[in-house]
Amino acid sequence: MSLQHCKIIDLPKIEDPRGNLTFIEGGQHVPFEIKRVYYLYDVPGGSHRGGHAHKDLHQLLIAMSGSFDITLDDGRTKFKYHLNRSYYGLYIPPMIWREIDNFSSGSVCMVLASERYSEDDYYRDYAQFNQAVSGK
Ligand code: T46
Repeated sequence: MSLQHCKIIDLPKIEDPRGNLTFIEGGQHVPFEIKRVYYLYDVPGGSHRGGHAHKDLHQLLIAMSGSFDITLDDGRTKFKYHLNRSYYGLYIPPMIWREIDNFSSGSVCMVLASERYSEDDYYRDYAQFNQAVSGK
């Protein structure tokens, strides 16, 4: 997969004076079957998360509150996204290295994922990831 396969998905937003509402329906708004949901919260200022790639996992990352930066890297090119709206999701296919930082105070990152947790699905060593994507 390359960075061209990563994209911002514009989620439905029902605007209401009582507060806005966004919904996500399986098979409708996300290009994979959702098998797991997790979220990062109480992130101390200056924290760095990520620093790995997934072999088979598809994900959608959403800034439910606050903001953070996600730098994606397919082994050739890097691109930084700034997520700060709860109606935008960043779709990340397999084999994309990511670094997440610049968390604002009180930010929450929710992740919809295509598989249950498996440590075997991770590349946590950049050299191994780079070797795999470059076919060496
Ligand atoms: C990504 C960002 C946003 C579990 O036991 N179950 C789980 O579902 C997950 C995601 C993690 N864990 C354990 C595994 C590690 O011992 O929690 C620990 C931290 O996990 P990880 O290194 O994956 O955490 P992050 O925040 O660096 O990365 C995670 C996702 O893996 C990653 O793909 O984009 O959240």
